[in-house]
Amino acid sequence: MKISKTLISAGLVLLLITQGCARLPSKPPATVLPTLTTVPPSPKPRKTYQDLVVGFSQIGAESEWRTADTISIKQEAARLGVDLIFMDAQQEQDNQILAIRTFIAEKVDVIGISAVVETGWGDVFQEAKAAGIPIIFVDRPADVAPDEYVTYLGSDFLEEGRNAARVMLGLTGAQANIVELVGTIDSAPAVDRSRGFREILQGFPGMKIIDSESGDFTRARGLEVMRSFLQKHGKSITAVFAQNDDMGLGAIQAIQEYGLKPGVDIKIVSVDAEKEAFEAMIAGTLNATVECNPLLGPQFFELALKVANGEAVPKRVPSIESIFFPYNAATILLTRKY
Ligand code: GYE
Repeated sequence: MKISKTLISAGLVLLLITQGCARLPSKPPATVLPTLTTVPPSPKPRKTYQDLVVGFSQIGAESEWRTADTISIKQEAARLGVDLIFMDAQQEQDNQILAIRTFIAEKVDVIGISAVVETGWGDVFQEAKAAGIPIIFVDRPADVAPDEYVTYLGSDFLEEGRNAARVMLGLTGAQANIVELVGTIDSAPAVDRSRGFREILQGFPGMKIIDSESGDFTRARGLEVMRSFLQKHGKSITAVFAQNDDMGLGAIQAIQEYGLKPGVDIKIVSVDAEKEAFEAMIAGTLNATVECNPLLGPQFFELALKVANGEAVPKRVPSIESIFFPYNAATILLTRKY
């Protein structure tokens, strides 16, 4: 599909107004270096962080995790002097497609995107490729051809799901009626956490997933869906797998409202390891959280600079993660950054 320049600029103006496009910060003035007669001028000077223009399409602000991720990206851009065009898609794939087209029109050096869902991207990745703009997936990848992106930086969601199941087995003695609060439908973390969780549990007939529904990774939906699970299944629920802390915190509230003790009557395992999850573990209402690291800014811009200079980078860059439990939550909370 071809889009006229006027349409792109009109779209850009609209996006700037509706999505709060933030450009950070303007480039510092170039430093004047003394001429060195012995060094021949290089035909293509290596770019530095101050030369880089990066477009980043963020999913939204659905969770504390996302907020921490956004701060990490903006702060690192400001620290390095990268010219960042940041767009918040408010959880809408269409907004992300428009953002990529805007970045192409702006001729950015590199595009970073956390893809809200895996499928339904149409031609937009091809369009970026045709324009010679490399794409880096940050946090969530999409289901596109391998030549349509250069690298994917983020967590191993499958392993996070497996770890949640391993922890759940220990907490319940391999006997549980589990309800699952799934993340955004068709998002990579929801798909893979569900798969990893089931992969481990399949060998344990006492571990039954009695219900599973999306809470869209938000606390408000986690609360609502858990309320409806309790209406439907009552006290037969003995465990909750919340695919992120925010939904887990919503579930804790719903369980308290219902008159049961979260963490005791109903075991809860969630994912992310944000500060509030540690507070819940200290209060005894959450049993464990599997870490998913949102502080991806430094690794992202390091990759972006390499890619802009045509250097080879690995196709997959994983983040290093852990699992946390109540026994040392108070000590670890002191060092948590999100
Ligand atoms: O777990 C959740 C957020 O994509 C890994 O998105 C991320 C997930 C994270 O909304 O809290």
